[in-house]
Amino acid sequence: MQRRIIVCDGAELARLWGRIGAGDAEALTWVPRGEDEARARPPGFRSLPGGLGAEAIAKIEPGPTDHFGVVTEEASFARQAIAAIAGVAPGAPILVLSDRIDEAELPEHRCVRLGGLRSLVRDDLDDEFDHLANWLQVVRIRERLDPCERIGILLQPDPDPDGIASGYALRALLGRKSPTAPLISFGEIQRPENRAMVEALGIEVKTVHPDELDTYDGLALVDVQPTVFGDDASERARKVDLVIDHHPERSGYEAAIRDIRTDYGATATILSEYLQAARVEVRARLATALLYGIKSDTQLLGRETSRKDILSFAFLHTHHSPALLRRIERPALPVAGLRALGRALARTEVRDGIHLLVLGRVREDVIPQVAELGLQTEGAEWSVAAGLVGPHLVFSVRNVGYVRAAGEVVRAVVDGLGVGGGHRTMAKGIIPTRAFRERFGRVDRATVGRVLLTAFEGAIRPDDTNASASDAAIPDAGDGPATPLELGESE
Ligand SMILES: [Mn+2]
Repeated sequence: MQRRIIVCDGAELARLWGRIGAGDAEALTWVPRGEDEARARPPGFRSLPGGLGAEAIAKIEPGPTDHFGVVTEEASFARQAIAAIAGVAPGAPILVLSDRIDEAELPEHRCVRLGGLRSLVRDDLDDEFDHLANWLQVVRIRERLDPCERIGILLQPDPDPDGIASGYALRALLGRKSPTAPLISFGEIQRPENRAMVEALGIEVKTVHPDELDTYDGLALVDVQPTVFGDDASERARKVDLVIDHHPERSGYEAAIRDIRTDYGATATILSEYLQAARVEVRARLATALLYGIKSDTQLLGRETSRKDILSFAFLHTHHSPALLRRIERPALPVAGLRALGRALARTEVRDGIHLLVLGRVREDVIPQVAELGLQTEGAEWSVAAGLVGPHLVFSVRNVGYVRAAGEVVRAVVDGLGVGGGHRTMAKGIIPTRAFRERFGRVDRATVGRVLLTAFEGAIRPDDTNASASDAAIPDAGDGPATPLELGESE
């Protein structure tokens, strides 16, 4: 059996070790400091006979698989112990536990590692106090909202995954269901990825008119603060019970309880901490929602991520459902969308690192998925997938991350024609088909392909053409073979 042989320097550290609770397979030894201590052996410990020498270590009969722990605050004790252990068990690994010794003070050894002792316990204590602070927030929130008959959990207009997940978690924290605590918003969920999320998770977000807020006797805002609503919101939205958010704190409203943590990457992290502090069981569906909320707000723990986000992510990861997450992130592609992709792929090419796929008329959620796929192509640094959705030409953009920011490029491309934006590696643009037709004469596959390619080439490398980013916007019409885009698949 593998043992841990613990060598403690003096009675105080030995007692501390004993109180923390020694492990089952630990052989406890100590070296008394002077005559006085020698008479007061800590329970469970045996003295190293004759002090800290090789003979004393030999008497413990270390086996070939045993590990050593040396607990001390003195570099000289550590060095002596390492030498004695190395003399008897030359290959045995040694963990030195000390808060005062520096790595450089330890002698050469095949496998030695320095760790803290009091500082380790200290970190755990700090974590416990953090839990207590979160628990206090939960207690205050429950005291305030439990007496309410109907609580409106208000999200930003066009709610995003972080807001949706946070609202869903708040409801679980309050032990409510949707009839007495609905998730509400002044605007519908727009992005297809976000609609896929609420569909996969079975979460309903009700669109309400600002006047309807009066029908709720409790009002809680998550991932948003009242002033965001501007003049659209009724007075009711400016005097609320609760605000939980991670955006910069705003003034101009009243909230009985506000918990705003601007150093957090996601509001879902705050709610995850609440749930843990309150010991609420986090089921797979809830864990998946929160995990996806953190993931999308921090772009997979990249942008503006704190240690807290990572800790919550790890906690949620052990509880989430991979199948459910896959369904949110990779919604089922419609057959018509795949056919459109097939046609686009048949003649695909990567030019100057840009992989452009023009799909024809498709369901909107196909476009970002095709953009993801397009980036996997050899030689592609940029992937652009375009398609017709309703009265718009919609395109999704992805890049490899070490090139110009995708959001900037898309804004330059749509300048004067439509809207667009995004982040470093992903972005989206929307151009009304009518505006496109007015400028370029027709909206067919060849024209869209040529126009977008030229615009992206100009926006990605503005220096090459001596043009500014905005000059790189979509150029004027030219002639080209007409392949009607409208002949693509209908849904
Ligand atoms: Mn957020």
